[in-house]
Amino acid sequence: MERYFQKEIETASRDEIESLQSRLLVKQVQHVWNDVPYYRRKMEDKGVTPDDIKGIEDLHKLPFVSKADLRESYPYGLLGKPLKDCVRIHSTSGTTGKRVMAFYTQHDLDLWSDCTARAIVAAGGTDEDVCQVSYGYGLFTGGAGLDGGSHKVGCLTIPTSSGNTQRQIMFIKDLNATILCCTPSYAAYLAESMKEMDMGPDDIPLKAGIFGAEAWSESMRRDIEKTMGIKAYDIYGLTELSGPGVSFECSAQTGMHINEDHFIAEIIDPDTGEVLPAGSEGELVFTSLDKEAFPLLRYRTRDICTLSYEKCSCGRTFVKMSKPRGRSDDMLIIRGVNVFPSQIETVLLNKGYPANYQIIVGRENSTDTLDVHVEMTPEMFTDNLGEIEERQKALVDGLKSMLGIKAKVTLVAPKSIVRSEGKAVRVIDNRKI
Ligand code: DLL
Repeated sequence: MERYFQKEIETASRDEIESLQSRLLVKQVQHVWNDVPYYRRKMEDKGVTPDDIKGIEDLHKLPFVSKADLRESYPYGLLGKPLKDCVRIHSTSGTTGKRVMAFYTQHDLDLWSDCTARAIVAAGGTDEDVCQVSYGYGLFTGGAGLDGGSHKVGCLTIPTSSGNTQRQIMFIKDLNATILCCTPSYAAYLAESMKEMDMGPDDIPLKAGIFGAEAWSESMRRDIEKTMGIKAYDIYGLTELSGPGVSFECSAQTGMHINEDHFIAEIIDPDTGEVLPAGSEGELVFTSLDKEAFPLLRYRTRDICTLSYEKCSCGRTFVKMSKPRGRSDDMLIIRGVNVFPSQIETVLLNKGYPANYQIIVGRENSTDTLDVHVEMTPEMFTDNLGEIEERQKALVDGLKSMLGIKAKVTLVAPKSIVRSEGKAVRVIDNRKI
């Protein structure tokens, strides 16, 4: 039988959800108008006042907020509460420019924990479970986010944070961890290390994994599920909107339910800003309905996905988002063709390669080059050059039919590509240097 953390709202009717959203939106707009001068100016520039916003049907009248706004107002410009009422800061892992700083009141932390608790319960978690949180703790939201939810559910929480792979596996085994939370690339690394230690699914008590923070493919899911003997659930979120738990997967594993009592989702055309009808692929935009300290309205995530309002077998009524296939700014344009790293990953995994690869983009004589370094599994590893060439050619053909352009493929020895304990860095674009 399906279990829920907050059944009433998780299974509410569309009418109930929308009337709650309308009520909260009106209140939130008033909050930013009164308390965030930066917002008031943006609304005035667009000629909108709180009187124009009567419910979710008026959402489109509000201005978008983008990463550029966050940079411009860094660090305190979008604060909705006095600093003395804030109790926590988290920050994005961005490597360029100023980091995004997100602020939380105690109320914000509490609602955030509800969101991740829903994800843990959807993955089968109860107060009988032992939940190992191997996302990084610190400024990154992964560790603190899942930790909060795990406590709310009443799981025995092991806050290992990321790193020290052998110790992670020892804790799973010795402390009977039943739920593992980490990035999918770290889960794959743990699975690989288990194999090296001659451990199979029956040697560990895990039953579920809650993996997110980066794009991962269905074939990677199947690999991790098989090696660890678990069911692997996706979880999505971003620092700007609190962190993990904006949406989460249920037993159906066909998209992530967005916590619509806290966030309104829209899909827009990234070029024109036009709101697209349900089912269209486009950029995901979120409005946070009840965050106090860092209230973002119509925030452009740059994540590309679709929304589905179809009935879900789990009984939850919240809209589902598809796995984002990467951020619009992750998209590479190579010889004029749009290439998502996730497309390359799909080809590799479908042909039996592990998710250990690196994409190197360069430019020679004004033409873009695409090099893909792919690790062989120990079983594939050979010094027979003919065999290696044949394998490389099969990958070049597979990539050509997926992407429409030719890539150079180099097979490399097992374990030669550096492993990630957090989000994997898969692309090196030398054109920008
Ligand atoms: O990655 C929050 C998080 C932590 C989510 C732990 C899930 C688990 P940021 O570092 O701010 O926050 O990065 C947010 O990561 O806009 C997406 O592009 C990407 N992302 C997050 N979850 C997923 C996912 C955290 N499940 C950015 N699938 C987002 C694909 C994801 N991409």
